[in-house]
Formats: sequence, structure tokens, C-alpha cells
Amino acid sequence: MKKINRKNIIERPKLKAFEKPIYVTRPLLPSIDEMTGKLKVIWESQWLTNNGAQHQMLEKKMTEALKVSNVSLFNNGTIALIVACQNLDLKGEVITTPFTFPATTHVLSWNRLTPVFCDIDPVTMNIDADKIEALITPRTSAILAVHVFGTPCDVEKIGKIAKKHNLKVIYDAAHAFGVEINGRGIANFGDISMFSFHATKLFHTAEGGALAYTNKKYKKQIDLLKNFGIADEETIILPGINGKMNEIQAALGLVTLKYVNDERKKRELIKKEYIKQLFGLKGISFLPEIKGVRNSYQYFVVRIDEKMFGRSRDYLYEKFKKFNVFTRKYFYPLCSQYECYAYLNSAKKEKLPVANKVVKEVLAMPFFGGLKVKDVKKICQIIKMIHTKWI
Ligand code: T4K
Repeated sequence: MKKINRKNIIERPKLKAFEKPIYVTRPLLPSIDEMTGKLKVIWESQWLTNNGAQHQMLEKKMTEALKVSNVSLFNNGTIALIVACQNLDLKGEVITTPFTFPATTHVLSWNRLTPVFCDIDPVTMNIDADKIEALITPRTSAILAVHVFGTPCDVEKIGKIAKKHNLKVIYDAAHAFGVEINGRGIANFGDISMFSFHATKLFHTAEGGALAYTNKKYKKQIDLLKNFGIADEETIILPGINGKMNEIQAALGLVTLKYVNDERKKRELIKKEYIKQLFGLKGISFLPEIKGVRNSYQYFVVRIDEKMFGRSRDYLYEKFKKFNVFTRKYFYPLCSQYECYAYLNSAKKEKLPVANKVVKEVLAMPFFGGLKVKDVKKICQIIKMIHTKWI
């Protein structure tokens, strides 16, 4: 009998599930002592909300961090976006992307505006600027675009279309904290940009958000809109909402902000490790780096081409759970597929071929500064084992 040469047998690595769950993200948290120090100041002041000292400090710091002349802080990004639409007095139809978090489209509904879905670019996964003009009607008042996963939209092209057709432009920059194009803060493009400071964001205030804009004339009205329209104790000049960020949120933001650059560096290394491990693996691709663009390091997403990879995105997502890894299928389903919007003419599947393809391919991987390189290696090992159909 022929002797088996053990060297020729490829051993299947045995991988155990992670002991603790690995989530798609974890919030950047300062030390509890540092936060306690800030809380003491707030306690002593007995000033908890309504444009307090922490709020004022953070708002100023945000103009620097975002490199934009005007910032208004909010209690969350969704309310901020609702207020942005109110401030621009939008009417009728707004052209938007179906590949986003529900908040983007819902904000239009809350303003009694009709979303008109536009297909997306196959590479950046942002609204396809070349398809916007065909959707403009006499009822169109604005474009609401999203810098998905922090990749900037084609701001030049969108700006030109808006100018030509006299439309307003709002950017949902929820994922784009710190993004710059050739050194210019991303909020210098369009009429108003919204940032989310939710706990899952690179920079956060637990819950929170901001509007950023270059037109200083907006400041007064936006700040009225987020404070019930109160001009003074006896004068209420418009139907505002409560969109105020409180002092505890602002304080958390001030402390967290100090560590954002460190976190960015850590995430940059993690991203490099993912790419090193997965580069060349058939059927897996990454978002392209765009020349002159400063990355937000908000998400690290991969795209799975089922035919080439051999398994679907959903297979990976489910398999990962068995290893205690919780990836996310952002943004599945498309907003155009929700029951509340599927009736719209623009929501028809055949009108959004790229978005309907992309939404089955994207997987957001665990991505946060506290993730260890050895864990990234193991996560990539799982992907490789799925690819070879060992699991
Ligand atoms: N526009 C866009 C394009 C957006 O992506 C968002 C929000 C908005 C507008 C609205 O902005 P905000 O009104 O939220 O400011 C999360 C966030 O809740 C949401 O803010 C974010 N986008 C969205 C992309 O992600 P979920 O439903 O995925 O969150 P959740 O609770 O499943 O959290 C994800 C993972 O993060 C968890 O598995 C574990 C980890 N996590 C989460 C929280 C809340 C923590 O470790 N600690 C935490 O405190 O929506």
C-alpha cells in the first residue's frame, strides 16, 4: 500500500467562535473619570440644556472640525434633517437615493414631500448624478443626496444641475464626519449638510447631530426651528420643534472629540489589515479610494459578487453569526422596497437596477478602533474558508 505523504494534505484550520460578540461597531468612549470631571462642571452650573456653555463650546469646535463656517447642533441627525427641509421651505418632490438608512426618506415624508428615487452609481453607491436630470419635473424643489459610507457624492455635477434647475441641495452627511475634498470640509458643498452624532458614528454624542452650512443667514432660522420657534419669552415666530442637544450630550462630544484623530489612525490600520488579508480574493471588492478625498473611516464595507465568490452575501452574514461576529447588511432593504414607499412610480425595481443589485452585495464588517489585528485576521480567515466552501 502506498504511504500517504502527510505534507500533501491541506489541513482545514479549525476556527472557534469568538468568545465575546464582535459587533459591526463600538462607540469611542473617553475614560469615565474624564467624563465625570465634565459632569461635575455641569452639576455645579445647574444648567442642563437650552444652549448652555457645553453646547456653545461644542458648536464652535464643530465649525473647526468640519471646516465650515456655520454649525447648529441637534439632539439627533434625523430631527436635524427634518429642520433642514423646513429651513429651505421645500415643496413637492425631492430627488433622493433609495440606498440609505430609513431616516433619509422618512424625513421627506415628515415634511409631506414626495421622494423620487434615483438610481445609484455602481462604484460609489451614491446617487447617480447622471440620472438626476431625467427625474426633474415642475414639482421638484430639491435633491437630497447621501454621502454613503462617507464617500462624497459627485458634488460638482450635483451643484451644476441644482443651479441650472434652481433646486436646493441637502446632503445627508451622517457618515461623513471629517470628510474633505482637496482640503475643503464636505459641508461646504450644497445648501445644508446633516451630520449624525449617534453612538455608532466615529464622532458621537450618544445621540446627536448637526446641520452645517456656508450661508450665515440660515443660522437664525435654523436655531429658531429647533427651539419651538421661540424668539423671546413672549414671541414665537414660527412652528418649530424640539431639536436641542443637551449639556450632557455636548459634554460627551467635547471629551470624545479629543480622541477622534487617534481613533481614525487605529481604523486606518484596521482597514489596511482587512485589505491586506482579502486582497485578490475572487469575488470580494472594496470601496475605491478617491484622490484628494479625506476618508471618514466610518464603515469598512466589502462587496460580494456571488458568482465569483461562490457564496452569497447573505450566506456570509449568517455564517458569521455562528462565529459570534455581527456584520450588517447596510442598507438592505432599499428604501424603495419599504411598504410605505413601494407604491411610488420611482420605486419600481426596473427603474433602480443598480441599487437593486448593490443592495444584495454589501456587507459592513466589524470596524472600530478597539478591534484587534488578530481578530481582523480571524474574521478574514472565516471569509476565506467560506470562499473555499470549507464552511
Ligand atoms: N442618515 C443616514 C445615512 C444614517 O445612516 C443615519 C443613521 C441617519 C440619517 C439618522 O441619524 P440619527 O438620527 O441616528 O443621528 C445605527 C444607528 O442607530 C443610526 O444612527 C445609523 N444611521 C445606522 C447606520 O446605524 P442600527 O439600527 O444599525 O443600530 P444598532 O443599534 O443595531 O447598532 C449597531 C451596532 O453598534 C450594534 O450591533 C452594537 C453597536 N452599538 C450600538 C449602540 C447603539 C454599541 O456598541 N453601542 C451602542 O450604544 O442603526
